[in-house]
Amino acid sequence: MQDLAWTLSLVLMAVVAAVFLWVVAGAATPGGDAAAIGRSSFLWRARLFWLVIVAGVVISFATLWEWPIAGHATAAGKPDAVIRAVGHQWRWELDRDTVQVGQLVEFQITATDVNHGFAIYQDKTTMVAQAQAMPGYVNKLQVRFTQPGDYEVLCLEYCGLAHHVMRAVIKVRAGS
Ligand SMILES: [Cu+2]
Repeated sequence: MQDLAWTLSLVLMAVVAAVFLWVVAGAATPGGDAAAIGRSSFLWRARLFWLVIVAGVVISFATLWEWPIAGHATAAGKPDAVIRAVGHQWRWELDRDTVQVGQLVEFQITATDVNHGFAIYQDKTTMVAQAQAMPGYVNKLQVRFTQPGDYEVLCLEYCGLAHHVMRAVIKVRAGS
């Protein structure tokens, strides 16, 4: 049975190869009005190419919408307060934790060991802003807190066994 299957496979492969070679040999000799057909299809190909390019540009611009995440350092201005935030396994180190409502606060975020995710939450459920905390980089994140309260910072990037204990609090106080 094995031998039969093997022989059949070889014969069928030989037939397929022969058909392939026959097609390849025929393709080398254009006959009749092949040149005319070629010209018109190339013309349509060029038209379709430009149609797709133009349609792509128009559709891209027509479907753009406003970036849903608050502006980062390049979008906003000079900060009123700067907080340096360093992620460690497993805690956040903030050089200050109290700011005032309405201040433009710039977080300068980095990490000492592995990547962490610096995420600021309001009322434990609503994320206000977030950025990656990466060793060797300082990522700037500008936030203007509009409501007073205690905002919780959690780690948004799984970083090891005690990832879930990485908590800090930013106190936003009503302006004087
Ligand atoms: Cu972490």
